[in-house]
Amino acid sequence: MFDSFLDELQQDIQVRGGSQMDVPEGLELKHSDKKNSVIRSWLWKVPGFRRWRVTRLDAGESLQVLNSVAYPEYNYDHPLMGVDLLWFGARQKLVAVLDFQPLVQNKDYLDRHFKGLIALNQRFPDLNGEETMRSFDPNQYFSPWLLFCRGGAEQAVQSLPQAFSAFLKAYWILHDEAESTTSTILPKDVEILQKQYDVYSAERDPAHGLFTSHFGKEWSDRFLHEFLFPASANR
Ligand code: BLA
Repeated sequence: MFDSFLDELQQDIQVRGGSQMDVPEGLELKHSDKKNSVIRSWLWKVPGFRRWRVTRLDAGESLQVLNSVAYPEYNYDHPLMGVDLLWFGARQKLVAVLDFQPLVQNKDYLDRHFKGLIALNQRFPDLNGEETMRSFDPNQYFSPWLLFCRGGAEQAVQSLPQAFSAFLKAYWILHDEAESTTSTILPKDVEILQKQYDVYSAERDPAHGLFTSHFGKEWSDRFLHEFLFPASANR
């Protein structure tokens, strides 16, 4: 379902000079015999970013997932890029979340970094369902202009492909702008805020139950703390 997005994302990363880093042993690929599914992950070092991870889960008709987070270098205070796309084929249900994930929520920060996403939010109203968050806190590490849709095939086919490309472009523009302007959050504070993002996300991520049902608790705990949100390890 999302393979063209995966290709586009990893192609952009390579155009930007990305090189692959090792995913921790045993976490790069895992099959579930029970559920007939497979999860595969990639880790990239991209100039300007300290870590860019990508994960694809293929459970056939029952579920397809593309998930990715970009962590800028600490000398840039701009938002992380967060993508979480889920397609439940049997029920024809789409959950799509695309956001520039803000480190803080004050006006100066939002004014500086969100022009691009605000424009996308207006351009793709059917991906902006003003959905309620059940496990995350919408005021922490999510922006007021995230594209968040619990929808169906119509949104998946008609809006999402264009929105995904436009979202990626807007994020690269945001990053390029950050390179030519000065951050107002100090690198040591960016580091703390990015690490808190991992801790917070590991606590709230609604995916853990799903991973456990496919790949078992031991593997899922490792995947969560060693790959998805490494700063949450040993807490
Ligand atoms: C929701 N994400 C979900 C849900 C699942 C996943 C099962 C619940 C579905 C629903 O609410 O209807 C699945 N999350 C995954 C998977 C991975 C994962 C498979 O991390 C890892 C491979 N989630 C993110 C990122 C964002 C994000 C980077 O991982 C940011 C864009 C957002 N996912 C996000 C949000 C929800 C969600 C906002 C709704 C959660 C809520 O209601 O609070």
